[in-house]
Amino acid sequence: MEISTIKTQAFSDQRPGTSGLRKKVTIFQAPHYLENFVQSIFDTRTDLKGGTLVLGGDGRHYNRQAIQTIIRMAAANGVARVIVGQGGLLSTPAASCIIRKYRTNGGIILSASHNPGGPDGDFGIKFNTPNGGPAPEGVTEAIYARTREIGEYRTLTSGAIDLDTIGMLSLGNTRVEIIDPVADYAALMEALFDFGRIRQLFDAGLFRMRFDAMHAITGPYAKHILEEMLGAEPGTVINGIPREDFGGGHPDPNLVHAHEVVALTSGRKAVDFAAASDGDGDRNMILGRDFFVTPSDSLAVIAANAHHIKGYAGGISGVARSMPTSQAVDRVAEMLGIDCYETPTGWKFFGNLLDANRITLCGEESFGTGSNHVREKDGLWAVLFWLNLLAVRKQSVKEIVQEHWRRFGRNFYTRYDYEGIDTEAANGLITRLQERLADLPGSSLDSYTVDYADSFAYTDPVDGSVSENQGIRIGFTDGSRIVYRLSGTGTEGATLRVYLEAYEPDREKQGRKTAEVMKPLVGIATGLAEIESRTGRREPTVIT
Ligand code: G16
Repeated sequence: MEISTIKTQAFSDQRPGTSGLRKKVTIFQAPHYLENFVQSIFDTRTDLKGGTLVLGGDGRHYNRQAIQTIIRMAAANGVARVIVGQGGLLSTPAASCIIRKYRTNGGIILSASHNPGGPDGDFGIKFNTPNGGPAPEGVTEAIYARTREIGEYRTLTSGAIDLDTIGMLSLGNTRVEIIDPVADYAALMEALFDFGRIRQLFDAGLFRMRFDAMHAITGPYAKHILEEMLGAEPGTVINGIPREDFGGGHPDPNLVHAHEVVALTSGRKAVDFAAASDGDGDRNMILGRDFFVTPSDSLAVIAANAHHIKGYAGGISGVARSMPTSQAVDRVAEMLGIDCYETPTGWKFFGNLLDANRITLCGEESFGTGSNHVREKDGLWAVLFWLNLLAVRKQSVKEIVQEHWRRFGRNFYTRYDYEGIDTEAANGLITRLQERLADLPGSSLDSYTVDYADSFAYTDPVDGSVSENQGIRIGFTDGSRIVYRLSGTGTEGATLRVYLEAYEPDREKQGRKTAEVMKPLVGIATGLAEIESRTGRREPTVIT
């Protein structure tokens, strides 16, 4: 086997976004595109030479080819050991778990998360640091800088290796270990949750649930944990076989894209509990009978009930939420007397807080919840947390959430997404809003008075790094909020996200419909940003 050095030319568009580099599959298939980015990782993460790399992906189209390419390049770059999930598969939280457990030098995860897959779909790649978390901005910027100047990459001339048989093989001086992608993760879940108690819930035969894996990576994980370890009835996991094109669907666990499982929560045969996860297994949606738990509420309920759960019974050190996430968890933190951090969108911003033990739990409105057990958000973890809670509290999902609202007040919440809009129009809209910020405080919009208006900037309290322009916040004197930001994960044009929140302490009014409560705020938000005239869109693409 020979190491060859291949001449290449830099690409100008390899700057990682909110969560790694995400592009159309066809872009990644262009000659040298993937290789340039991977070599830039090896060039900047020099401790990988002689070290251990974890490698796996969500199984989408091009996953297998990319895994082979990266293994060959790892061998040519002197990586001593590569740990790969069987079939090239690893869910994002499982990858994080394995990176940490085996004290490795980091991992490469192949995923475009909730974005559609298939030959015309999306692909993605990101590097996770030895703490198991997505690389912070300092690291991704260094990788990006390298991609701008790269002139060659190293690879090995060798045939494809067998990714499907668990075991060990050698490629030059590199040891490649093909491991069971589920085992380490399942063991970690068993350590955190009371599996005996959850098993009793299913054993009684009175409790039924469905988990929608959306033809994506969590199928094998959910089947093993829910059906085999916890004794949920066969068929509990639906769409459980990972497909390269996710069955043609959009593996995003929200009310729109996971409608199949949502439908199972109403009607005469409704199940008691349902959930879904996304392409790479880090997102989650939680449902009760005829009841949807917003991700922001889910985080707040989890924080308020952590003491019921084995892995968190010793107490939680603090909590964090991304800026656009509702302030429901802030109220729980206040009651518990612990710190609550507001970070920019992107799981990478939680890493330092978790490592420094300033927080135990964190979450985002974008269907992400997690804890210090790994350094990624974790879909199945959230589902198991809820299952454990249902088993302990012996109440329904709806009762638990409504009781929470009565105690802390309800943060009504909704998000409008305008997908695939013209990039220039989107930038113009944000710039115009920025120009108006200084004049807004004290002004009246409809029946609301603006309390503050700013462009969110974050100073990491652990390493002092500063991230500016992380979204526009407009807060009103009654606690309501409008937030605008442009997505950092889309691959076509720009996506404008508008996040709306209204606080309701009055128990009598907590049962109102979200759409009705939000109507005035929607009017203000669309008018203020001149959305229709600037983007040509009267309606959002998705409302969650
Ligand atoms: C990623 C990030 C999340 C973020 C989400 C949406 O999730 O890890 O922190 O909330 O994207 O980001 P944006 O609003 O910029 O599109 P995932 O599940 O796509 O990796």
